[in-house]
Amino acid sequence: MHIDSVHARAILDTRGRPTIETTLVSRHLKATASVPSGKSTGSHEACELRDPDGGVTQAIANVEGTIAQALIGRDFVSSDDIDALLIVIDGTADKSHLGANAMLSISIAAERLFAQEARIPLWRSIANRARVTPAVPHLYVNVMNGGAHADFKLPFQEYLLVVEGSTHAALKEAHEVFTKLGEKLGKVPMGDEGGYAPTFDTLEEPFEILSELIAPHPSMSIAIDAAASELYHDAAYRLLGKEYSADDLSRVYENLVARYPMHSIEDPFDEDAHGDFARLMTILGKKTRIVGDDLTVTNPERIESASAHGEINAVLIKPNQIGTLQETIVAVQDTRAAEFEAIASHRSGETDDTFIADFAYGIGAHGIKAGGLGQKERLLKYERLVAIERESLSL
Ligand code: 2PG
Ligand code: MG
Repeated sequence: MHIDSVHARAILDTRGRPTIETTLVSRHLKATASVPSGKSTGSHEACELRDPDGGVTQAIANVEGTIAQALIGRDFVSSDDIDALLIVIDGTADKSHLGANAMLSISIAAERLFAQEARIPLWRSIANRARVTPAVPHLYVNVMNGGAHADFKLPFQEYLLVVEGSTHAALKEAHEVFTKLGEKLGKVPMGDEGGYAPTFDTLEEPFEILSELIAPHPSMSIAIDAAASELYHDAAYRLLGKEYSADDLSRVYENLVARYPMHSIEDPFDEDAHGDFARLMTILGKKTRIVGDDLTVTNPERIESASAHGEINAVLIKPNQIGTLQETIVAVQDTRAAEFEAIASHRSGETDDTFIADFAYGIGAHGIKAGGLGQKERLLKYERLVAIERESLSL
């Protein structure tokens, strides 16, 4: 693959913040990718390069300058080759030189170019690269937003419905329940990820409502992303104005699992509270999924460490937490080696790029977290999965 030109520009994400979109051209082929941006970012994530005013002009300059100079006029045999070069040029542990956002925009565009050249769908090229059998993921559909995504009106950041089955049928079912929930809640604002952002006086109310709504749907269960690093201040967790120790919070989770059909609990404690994760695993690890996100940040070393210490049994995989697809795929392989389930995830600030849908299917992920049904950029990912399902059946 011969790279002829590299261009980048700033586009706005769903929060109206600038993010980077990059286009690579090789002869008659052209591929574009844009990268999402998190709000409740883990402090161990790779560095998203931002100007002091929040812009991405430096990241764009890196793509069109240093990176373009290294790519243009050279031949590459695989997308791994391009990622390896990016990693060498960056030369830092946290991608702070080039910026993980700049690097990932190239990495995804390159994957698309190689898929086009091979005349195979993007998901197939990802599956080949990861050496796994593609599979339809469960949908993790966000229905209520709280935490940092909705001014902490609800304590936990995400209340999700997990829907099993074919994407087409799962999406239809999720939409039915999402609409019923909207009717029940009345006029409430929407949160960052296209789910409702209501207010409740107790921790249990959202779970009472959701478990009642999903009772007629045997393929559905409930998940939360506690995003507990955002709740942790001065050695205590703050939920609805009350302070909780790690043990108190652990009892909250035990109670939820005992009373409601809980599929998974993501980031139940602060990102560095390794011992608390391990203790919760001994209590709930056989009954539900304990998912690492800020804890593991798609970083192979942190996933291996979480496995060695029995801290989790499932992992969120977000390519922009690490900066290249090559490293993301190593994280997926480590996740599989640890016998953890992988959940591919979007970010709370999204674009219309549907890469994560091809990625989730391509790596045979257990699930995909792509947000609520009240925002177009989230629906596009689910719709892409429906199309992939159809496409893969006809191949
Ligand atoms: C999360 C994500 C995505 P953010 O915590 O899992 O839902 O949120 O992108 O803000 O980190
Ligand atoms: Mg999370």
